[in-house]
Amino acid sequence: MSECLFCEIVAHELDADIVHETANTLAFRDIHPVAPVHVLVIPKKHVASSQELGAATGELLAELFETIKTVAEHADVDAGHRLVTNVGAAAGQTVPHLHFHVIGGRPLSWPPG
Ligand code: DGP
Repeated sequence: MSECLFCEIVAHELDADIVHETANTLAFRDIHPVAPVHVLVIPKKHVASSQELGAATGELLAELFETIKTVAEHADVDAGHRLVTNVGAAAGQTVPHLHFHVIGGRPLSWPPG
Protein backbone atom coordinates (compact mmCIF):
# COMPACT_ATOMS: atom_id res chain seq x y z
CA MET A 1 0.00 0.00 0.00
CA SER A 2 1.11 3.54 -0.71
CA GLU A 3 1.40 6.01 2.16
CA CYS A 4 -0.47 8.62 0.14
CA LEU A 5 -4.28 8.38 0.13
CA PHE A 6 -4.67 9.75 -3.38
CA CYS A 7 -1.86 7.55 -4.73
CA GLU A 8 -3.88 4.62 -3.33
CA ILE A 9 -6.94 5.82 -5.29
CA VAL A 10 -4.80 6.10 -8.44
CA ALA A 11 -3.56 2.53 -7.84
CA HIS A 12 -7.16 1.30 -7.24
CA GLU A 13 -6.14 0.19 -3.74
CA LEU A 14 -8.82 2.49 -2.34
CA ASP A 15 -12.32 2.93 -3.82
CA ALA A 16 -13.40 6.27 -5.21
CA ASP A 17 -16.29 7.52 -7.32
CA ILE A 18 -14.26 8.30 -10.42
CA VAL A 19 -15.95 10.67 -12.86
CA HIS A 20 -13.18 11.19 -15.44
CA GLU A 21 -9.72 9.85 -16.24
CA THR A 22 -6.98 10.75 -18.70
CA ALA A 23 -3.49 9.34 -19.19
CA ASN A 24 -2.02 11.50 -16.43
CA THR A 25 -5.01 12.80 -14.42
CA LEU A 26 -7.91 11.46 -12.38
CA ALA A 27 -11.16 13.10 -11.23
CA PHE A 28 -13.31 11.67 -8.43
CA ARG A 29 -16.03 12.89 -6.08
CA ASP A 30 -14.92 14.36 -2.75
CA ILE A 31 -15.89 12.08 0.15
CA HIS A 32 -17.07 15.15 2.16
CA PRO A 33 -18.84 17.29 -0.46
CA VAL A 34 -19.49 20.93 0.40
CA ALA A 35 -21.78 21.48 -2.60
CA PRO A 36 -23.92 19.39 -4.99
CA VAL A 37 -20.88 19.26 -7.30
CA HIS A 38 -17.57 18.63 -5.52
CA VAL A 39 -14.98 16.79 -7.56
CA LEU A 40 -11.23 16.50 -6.92
CA VAL A 41 -8.88 16.61 -9.92
CA ILE A 42 -5.40 15.21 -9.32
CA PRO A 43 -2.28 14.24 -11.24
CA LYS A 44 -1.73 10.46 -11.19
CA LYS A 45 1.92 11.13 -10.43
CA HIS A 46 2.59 12.19 -6.84
CA VAL A 47 3.01 15.96 -6.65
CA ALA A 48 2.70 17.38 -3.12
CA SER A 49 1.15 20.73 -4.01
CA SER A 50 1.10 23.50 -6.61
CA GLN A 51 4.39 24.68 -5.09
CA GLU A 52 6.03 21.82 -7.03
CA LEU A 53 4.63 22.98 -10.38
CA GLY A 54 6.61 25.02 -12.86
CA ALA A 55 7.91 25.15 -16.39
CA ALA A 56 8.95 21.48 -16.25
CA THR A 57 5.39 20.40 -15.47
CA GLY A 58 3.66 22.57 -18.06
CA GLU A 59 2.19 19.66 -20.03
CA LEU A 60 0.82 18.04 -16.87
CA LEU A 61 -0.72 21.33 -15.80
CA ALA A 62 -2.39 21.74 -19.19
CA GLU A 63 -3.82 18.20 -18.91
CA LEU A 64 -5.10 18.92 -15.38
CA PHE A 65 -6.92 21.99 -16.66
CA GLU A 66 -8.37 20.04 -19.61
CA THR A 67 -9.73 17.54 -17.06
CA ILE A 68 -11.10 20.34 -14.87
CA LYS A 69 -12.88 21.80 -17.89
CA THR A 70 -14.36 18.41 -18.87
CA VAL A 71 -15.52 17.73 -15.28
CA ALA A 72 -17.22 21.14 -15.10
CA GLU A 73 -18.92 20.60 -18.46
CA HIS A 74 -20.15 17.09 -17.54
CA ALA A 75 -21.47 18.36 -14.18
CA ASP A 76 -23.19 21.26 -15.97
CA VAL A 77 -21.32 23.87 -13.92
CA ASP A 78 -19.03 25.13 -16.69
CA ALA A 79 -20.68 28.58 -16.48
CA GLY A 80 -20.19 28.83 -12.71
CA HIS A 81 -17.96 26.92 -10.36
CA ARG A 82 -15.11 27.50 -7.96
CA LEU A 83 -11.66 26.03 -8.39
CA VAL A 84 -9.64 25.71 -5.16
CA THR A 85 -6.29 24.24 -4.30
CA ASN A 86 -5.19 24.46 -0.68
CA VAL A 87 -1.41 24.68 -0.28
CA GLY A 88 -0.01 23.54 3.03
CA ALA A 89 -1.58 22.70 6.38
CA ALA A 90 -1.95 26.38 7.29
CA ALA A 91 -4.32 26.81 4.34
CA GLY A 92 -6.25 23.63 5.14
CA GLN A 93 -4.46 21.11 2.90
CA THR A 94 -5.14 17.76 4.57
CA VAL A 95 -3.99 15.44 1.77
CA PRO A 96 -0.43 16.22 0.60
CA HIS A 97 -1.08 15.23 -3.03
CA LEU A 98 -1.94 18.12 -5.38
CA HIS A 99 -5.70 18.37 -5.92
CA PHE A 100 -8.02 20.94 -7.39
CA HIS A 101 -11.48 21.10 -5.83
CA VAL A 102 -14.16 21.74 -8.50
CA ILE A 103 -17.10 23.07 -6.51
CA GLY A 104 -20.50 24.16 -7.83
CA GLY A 105 -24.21 23.56 -8.07
CA ARG A 106 -25.15 26.18 -5.46
CA PRO A 107 -24.54 29.92 -4.98
CA LEU A 108 -20.95 30.50 -3.79
CA SER A 109 -20.16 33.50 -1.62
CA TRP A 110 -16.92 35.48 -1.51
CA PRO A 111 -14.58 35.78 0.34
CA PRO A 112 -14.22 32.10 1.29
CA GLY A 113 -13.65 31.18 4.93
P1 DGP B 1 -7.83 19.48 1.31
O1 DGP B 1 -8.41 19.83 2.64
O2 DGP B 1 -7.77 20.67 0.37
O3 DGP B 1 -6.51 18.75 1.41
O4 DGP B 1 -8.86 18.49 0.65
C1 DGP B 1 -8.82 17.11 0.80
C2 DGP B 1 -10.16 16.59 0.40
O5 DGP B 1 -10.05 15.20 0.21
C3 DGP B 1 -11.25 16.79 1.45
O6 DGP B 1 -12.26 17.67 0.93
C4 DGP B 1 -11.82 15.42 1.70
C5 DGP B 1 -11.25 14.59 0.57
N1 DGP B 1 -10.92 13.22 0.93
C6 DGP B 1 -10.17 12.82 1.99
N2 DGP B 1 -10.05 11.48 2.00
C7 DGP B 1 -10.76 11.03 0.91
C8 DGP B 1 -11.00 9.73 0.38
O7 DGP B 1 -10.55 8.70 0.89
N3 DGP B 1 -11.76 9.66 -0.75
C9 DGP B 1 -12.27 10.79 -1.34
N4 DGP B 1 -13.02 10.60 -2.44
N5 DGP B 1 -12.04 12.03 -0.88
C10 DGP B 1 -11.30 12.14 0.25
